[in-house]
Amino acid sequence: MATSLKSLSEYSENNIVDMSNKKFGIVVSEWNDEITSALFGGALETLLKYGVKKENIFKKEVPGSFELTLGAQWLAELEEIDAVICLGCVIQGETRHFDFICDAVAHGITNVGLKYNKPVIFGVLTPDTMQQALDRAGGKHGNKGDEAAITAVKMLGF
Ligand code: DLZ
Repeated sequence: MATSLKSLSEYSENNIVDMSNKKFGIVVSEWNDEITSALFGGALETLLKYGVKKENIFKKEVPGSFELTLGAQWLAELEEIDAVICLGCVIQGETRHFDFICDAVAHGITNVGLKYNKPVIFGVLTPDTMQQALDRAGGKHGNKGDEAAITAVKMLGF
């Protein structure tokens, strides 16, 4: 998807481009499922709030965050998909190869976005503890799944 010029008539009063025909892929890691399912719930709710149709949202589960990159590629390579959101949670204190996983996912997701010229959003929590993850998955620091969805919507609005 190359960026297209949008006239002001395509924006609503809230400065948001119409999302009703946009298609989103969401890749969700099964590791730390309690967290990633909350992130998914937040992302889904937010997309619906911005006018995305439920039938235009496609979920793909992968075993761990390391697999988010390939899951993102499977979705991004589909012509009809406009944006992909990757959701995962890697907890530093519990994962000896934390840095390897986080680096691989960050680079992998970046590369998929550049390869397919589509927004591929990094919605991966990288906290030190499970409590910090809970705080960011619907707890006192909000829900980073919401933020990932808003980022996708904003990127399609440019
Ligand atoms: C192996 C592993 C470990 C120890 N910890 C996590 C984690 O905290 N979060 C996560 O998403 N995935 C973890 N994984 C799984 C890896 O992402 C990956 O699925 C395996 O290394 C197999 O490629």
